[in-house]
Amino acid sequence: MAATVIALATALAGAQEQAPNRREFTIVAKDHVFTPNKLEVTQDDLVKITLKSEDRPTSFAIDAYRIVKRAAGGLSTTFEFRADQAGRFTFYCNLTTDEGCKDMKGTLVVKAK
Ligand SMILES: [Cu+2]
Repeated sequence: MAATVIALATALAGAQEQAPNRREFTIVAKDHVFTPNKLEVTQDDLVKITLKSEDRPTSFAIDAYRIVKRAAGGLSTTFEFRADQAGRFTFYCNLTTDEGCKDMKGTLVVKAK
């Protein structure tokens, strides 16, 4: 009986450690600039991003995470992903409709656990 209680307590502690840390960001896209343009999270965080366009259509892409999300002009889109890969990743607008998109970049920093 005592052994069962200890095993259960250990299992619960383990489950608690694994509960994902949730992080939320709102990124505003305006005049071909992302604000903020740097996001810092810890590996395995559950990251929720609201991409908000304040003028033209925009997108948020991170190649290593296979993320490509679009927001129509003046609207926003919300999505989530688990930051399971540590490192520095460029996020960018992958639209080709106008030249300014090429300069729309930011950095996602995922600190290793
Ligand atoms: Cu763009």
